[in-house]
Amino acid sequence: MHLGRTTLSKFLIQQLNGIEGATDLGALLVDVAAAVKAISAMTAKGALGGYLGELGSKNIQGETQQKLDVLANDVMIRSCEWGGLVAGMASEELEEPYPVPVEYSRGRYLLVFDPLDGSSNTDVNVSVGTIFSVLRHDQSQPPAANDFLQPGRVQVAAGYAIYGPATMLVVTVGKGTHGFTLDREIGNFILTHPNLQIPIDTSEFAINTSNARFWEPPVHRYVTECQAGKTGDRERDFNMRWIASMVAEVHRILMRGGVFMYPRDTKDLGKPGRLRLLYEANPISFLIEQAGGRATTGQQRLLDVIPESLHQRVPLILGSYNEVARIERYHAEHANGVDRPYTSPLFNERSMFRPEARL
Ligand code: AFP
Repeated sequence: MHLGRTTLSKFLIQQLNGIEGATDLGALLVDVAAAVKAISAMTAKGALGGYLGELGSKNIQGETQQKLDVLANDVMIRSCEWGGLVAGMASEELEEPYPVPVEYSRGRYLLVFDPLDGSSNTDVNVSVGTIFSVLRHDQSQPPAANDFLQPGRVQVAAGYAIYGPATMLVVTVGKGTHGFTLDREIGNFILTHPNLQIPIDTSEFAINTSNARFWEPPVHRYVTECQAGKTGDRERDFNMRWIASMVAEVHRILMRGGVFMYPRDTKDLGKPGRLRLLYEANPISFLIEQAGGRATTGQQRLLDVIPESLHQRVPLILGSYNEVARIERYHAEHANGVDRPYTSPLFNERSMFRPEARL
């Protein structure tokens, strides 16, 4: 693999060599890359293209749709519906799965995507992204909604595009996580970050701390320890980031480590988390695991969650292996009733005011 010279297509030919269905899968990922180039051009034009602002409608999630949400969704559909590679598609922006039009032949893959994640940031020019997941559909009849309800561990491929200062595509087909940078002058994605590996330790966490009063005790315990820094149990200072664009947080974590948390909280008991399982948490978790990281709901490995509905939400904690393992341990200790009662830093393990010391 020659850095700065290997194109996405050449890389996929090499990576998929010997994998069953390689040709079609590679062709589908090239179609997704073509859609990403078009979305990149739209996000880069911003106000000059009339792409900013709200559409005045809401999506299935009841969330306000940005113009770019719908435009990006249309681009993904148009780019991938005609090639005879997908049996059907599902999108954050569509209530029901999208059937391949009868004039096109159907393929053996399901493409599931969030066409523009972080879109509430488009008007303030913060990086946003496209997230996608590829599942199998080895049946002749068109897929029903239930055919999309596959656990993340069976994904065939996954990736995201980040529309930042540079547009990058980060993908996995189950053989590591690899980053490509868009060379706009030649319109090609070039391999620039092969075999990404997340540092197993970190001192940087990302969470929306305005939700602190809604957090469950294990999350509260972890964040409080991070905030206590050198004065607390962790005996080192931590840094915090929150971009409110998951793709940007995940990209930073893939580049330099870190932990991202959008946990279950009591803010809206009808929502077990904010992020959607099929087209946000699953593809991102596949990429994270392939890069040596860890992804969990707090209670279980994220990729083992069995989907129950197309747009279901899930708690998501991911990133540097050892930190995520610690957060899972805190959840288990809480579930087993053995976590030290949440105490203020005054009662940390090194002080004489330990709860057990008072027994
Ligand atoms: P939008 O796509 O509605 O902007 O949501 C983005 C997102 O799903 C994820 O990308 C962010 O990490 C998270 O929401 C930010 O949530 P808060 O706005 O609650 O911080």
